Amino acid sequence: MTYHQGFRFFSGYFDRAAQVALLAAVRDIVADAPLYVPTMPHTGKAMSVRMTNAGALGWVTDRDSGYRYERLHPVTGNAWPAIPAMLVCLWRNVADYPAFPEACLVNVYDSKSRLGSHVDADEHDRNAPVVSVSLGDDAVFHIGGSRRSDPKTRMVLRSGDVVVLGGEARLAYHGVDRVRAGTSDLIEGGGRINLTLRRVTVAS
Ligand code: MD3
Ligand code: FE
Repeated sequence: MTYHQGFRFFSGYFDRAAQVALLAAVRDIVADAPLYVPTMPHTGKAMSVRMTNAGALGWVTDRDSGYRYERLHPVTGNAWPAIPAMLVCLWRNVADYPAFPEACLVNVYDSKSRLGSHVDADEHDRNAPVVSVSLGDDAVFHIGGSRRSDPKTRMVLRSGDVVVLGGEARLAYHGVDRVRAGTSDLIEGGGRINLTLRRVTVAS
C-alpha cells in the first residue's frame, strides 16, 4: 500500500535571507568536517552525492562497515561540529517530538547526482520524524510505500522547502531522481544541498 500519512510539506518555509544564512552555516560545517564520497556496503561503489554531518552522531557508509552512525568523521577522525542553532530551532518548531535531534546529515548534489530509492532504517528511534531542508537547485523527489514496488508519488523540492517525515511516511521508500541544473542561484556554481535532522538513539 502507499501511504503518505505523516508526510508534511512546508513550501517556502525559509525565505531567501534564511536560505543564505543556512548556506553560510553549511559552509562552516564543511570547513570543519569536509565533504567525503560515501561508498556502498560490500561493493564499495561510490555514491554520486557527497556528504558530511553535524551533531553528536553522523550517518556514514563504506564498503567494509556499511551504513551506520558514528561519533567521528571517517576521514579527519574528529567529532562532528554542532548542529546549527537555526536547525535546532526548526526541529523544535516542526518535529512535534520531545527529544532533540542528534544528527544533521548534509547531502551535496551536482547536476548528475541522484539518490536511489531507499528506506532510512539506521535510526534506533523509529518514532522520531526526519526533518528535511532543501537549498539550491530543484530536485525531483519520490516517495512510495513500505515496499520498493509500491507506486510512487513524485514532487519537486525547491530551495527553502521543508519536509517532515513522521508516522507511516517515516518508513516509506523514497529517493531523488534528478536535480534540475540552473533552477536556483542560491549556490554559486549551482547544485543542491539537502539537510536532514534525525534522532538516532531512544531518549531515556
Ligand atoms: C521520506 N535525502 O538523506 S530528503 C536521506 O533530498 C534522503 O537528499 C533526500 O533521503 C534528499 O536519507 C530526501 C526528504 C526525506 C528524508 C527522509 C525521509 C524523505 C523521507 C525518510 C522517510 C521517508
Ligand atoms: Fe532517505
